Amino acid sequence: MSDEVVLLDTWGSMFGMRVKIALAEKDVKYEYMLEDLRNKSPLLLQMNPIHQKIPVLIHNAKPICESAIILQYIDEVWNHKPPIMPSRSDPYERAQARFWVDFIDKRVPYLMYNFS
Ligand SMILES: N[C@@H](CCC(=O)N[C@@H](CS)C(=O)NCC(=O)O)C(=O)O
Repeated sequence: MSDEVVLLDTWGSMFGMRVKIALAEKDVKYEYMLEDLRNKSPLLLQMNPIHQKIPVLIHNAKPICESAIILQYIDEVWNHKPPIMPSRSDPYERAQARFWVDFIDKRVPYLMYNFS
């Protein structure tokens, strides 16, 4: 079965950028749909009814929400390509990677809304 992959994103989103980098690393072809966050599409509201935020990855009609979770999903599904996360045999390296994922999660919103 061929994969149908759609990414709902908006212009300039660091969270969307994370997902685009992961898809590029894995050489995944996808349809890119830009959302206007002041006028969210019915598709976004249907695919991410809880948070109503981008990015959303839609893989074979099934939505995956939250950029850090999307990265894990991409790593697990397209596992024939080099992994994004360090090897399971190196728990310390994995902890370091998770630290930086968490750092971006917590600090990017702060940096985006507190420039002044
Ligand atoms: N924790 C989310 C954050 C995503 C997020 O904040 N997306 C913003 C754009 S950068 C959004 O969709 N905002 C719309 C809204 O808050 O209504 C993730 O990592 O995916």
